[in-house]
Amino acid sequence: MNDNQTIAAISTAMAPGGIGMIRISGEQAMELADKVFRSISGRKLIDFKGYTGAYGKVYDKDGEIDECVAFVYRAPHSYTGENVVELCCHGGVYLVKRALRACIDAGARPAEPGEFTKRAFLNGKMGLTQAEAVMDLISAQGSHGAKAALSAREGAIYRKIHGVADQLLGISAGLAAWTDYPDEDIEEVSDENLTRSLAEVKNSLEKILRDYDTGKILREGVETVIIGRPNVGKSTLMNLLSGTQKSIVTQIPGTTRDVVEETIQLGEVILNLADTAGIRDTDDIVEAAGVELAKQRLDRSYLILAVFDSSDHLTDEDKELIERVKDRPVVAIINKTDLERKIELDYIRENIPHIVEISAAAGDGVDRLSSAIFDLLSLSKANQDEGIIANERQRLCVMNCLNSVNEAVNAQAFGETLDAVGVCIDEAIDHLLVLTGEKATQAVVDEVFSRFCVGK
Ligand SMILES: Nc1nc2c(ncn2[C@@H]2O[C@H](COP(=O)(O)OP(=O)(O)O)[C@@H](O)[C@H]2O)c(=O)[nH]1
Ligand SMILES: [Mg+2]
Repeated sequence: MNDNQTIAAISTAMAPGGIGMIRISGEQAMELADKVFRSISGRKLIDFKGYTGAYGKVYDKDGEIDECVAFVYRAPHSYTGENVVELCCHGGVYLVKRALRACIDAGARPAEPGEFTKRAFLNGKMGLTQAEAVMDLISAQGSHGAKAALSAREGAIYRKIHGVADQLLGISAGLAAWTDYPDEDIEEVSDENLTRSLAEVKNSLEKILRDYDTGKILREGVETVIIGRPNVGKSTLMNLLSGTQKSIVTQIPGTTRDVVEETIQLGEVILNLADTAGIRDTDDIVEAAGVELAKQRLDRSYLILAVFDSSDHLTDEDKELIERVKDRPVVAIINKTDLERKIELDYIRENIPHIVEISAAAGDGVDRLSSAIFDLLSLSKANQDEGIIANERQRLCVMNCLNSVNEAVNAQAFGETLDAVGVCIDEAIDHLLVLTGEKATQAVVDEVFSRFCVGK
């Protein structure tokens, strides 16, 4: 895939739209584009300066395809670092496909997923974490994800990881100097200093891992289940939060039998919500299957919204539910506050610290629920601005680094030579350089870009 061929792909979405863009990249980009594009003035793109464009038409062997504006970028001042031409037609799926076909007939190779960005990486236009951030920017679903991806795009992860790598390099250099030139007047590496430096690095790595977990919740949403006995208002709450009539609401207990799912944005948090059948003993086999699904969903969700009916006394089923969930991240939702209260609130409060009173039917209390969830997830405390690692690949590199640092700590504790400690530290550094792409193998690079979409 790392040939020098000129590649082309449709870079806009494959759906009708105002503009459809075909990107061509490679040494022959202008020559190739000149075979399919004719400007109104008759000037050839090969004669254009970088950052200029022209209006004209695209053609194939059957004739005129569409009107088109062509932009020329000259190496190295382009996204990929190569010569690039962007042909912007009308965004009709048929039109752009046909225009792409014309480019391929003219000699371009269809670009593979992420190949433009891969070339940008290989040409030194961006580091690996910045390339990954391009993909995250495209798929960002909310402000947190977009903000994190943008700062990663601007190199925040690279700088953060390099900060730690530099700390490790400092330790490694000190050890090397001491072991390589024992006779010279070099400051001794004291046990104390080494222990302290390694502990500092460990702290940094552990914080990076913690911030990642928080960031992941903000970016991808948190798996959330709505649970409670029948008729407390779970489906009404689901519908209120999702803004649609997704779940059937009736006064007949046991209406919801399947798990109904919806992704919603609540305040600053994305919830991957599941409304379930109420958990209760039942003779109805369909409802029983729903209850089973509800229990499974309860087990694999992270956040639990346990709903109770404020207008009724706590039942044994309610108390069983409280027992089941009280040690997990849970918000107790006291619903139907528009009715007279009968529920034993103190009993719930003793077991579940986060309680929110709402009236799902009246649409009251969503803001309070939103901030209770934000608090419960401890999201407000995290600093989500700078240098949060972005994916499982990067997390694994940090984990590997942490393991090597722990080995170094153990080696020192067991009185092994400074050489042996140094080897562990050098390994730790390598893991971070794989993360940033400076020591990434071909396999790692291929893996990163295979997850991209075509045209990016
Ligand atoms: N008064 C009042 N009734 C509600 C409220 N929320 C839900 N209900 C009613 O309670 C009944 C059961 O609601 P539903 O959402 O189907 O409960 P589920 O079985 O837990 O999903 C329906 O008749 C709803 O209209 C509320 O906040 N106030
Ligand atoms: Mg229901």
